[in-house]
Amino acid sequence: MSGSAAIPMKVKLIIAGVILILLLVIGIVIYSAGNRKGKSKGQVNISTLPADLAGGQGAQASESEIRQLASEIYEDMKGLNVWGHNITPWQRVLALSDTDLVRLSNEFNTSYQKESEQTLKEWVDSEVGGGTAWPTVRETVLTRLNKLNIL
Ligand SMILES: [Ca+2]
Repeated sequence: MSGSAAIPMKVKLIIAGVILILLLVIGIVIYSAGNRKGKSKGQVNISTLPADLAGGQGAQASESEIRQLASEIYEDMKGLNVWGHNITPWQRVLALSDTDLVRLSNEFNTSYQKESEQTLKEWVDSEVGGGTAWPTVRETVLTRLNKLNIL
């Protein structure tokens, strides 16, 4: 006879029940902590558009183009990106004028910062993924966002 056979079935069921309840309580605590965090943040960072310097480019993209592009880069980043990133919208990001890039950042933060708890710059900074193209795109986007003092 092994030792475990000596433990009555009833006791085993009680132990299993206690473990289940503990897991449930831990789950509820983690879930509600996550919810509180989301509610207390809820901040949206809006940067001032750069004054157009001599020879600089002002706003060129339409409101709907900026909104569409913000949505496309959000869709690209929100997954785990195991198979890499969709570089096409990022190439359009890098082709934006300084003013349009700030507009894009503001649009992205307005639409997605509350949910993700990250600004566009913070998210790009922390974003990883498979493939070889992303590190260069990420660096180039970050360099431009930093130059424009975007938060
Ligand atoms: Ca991602």
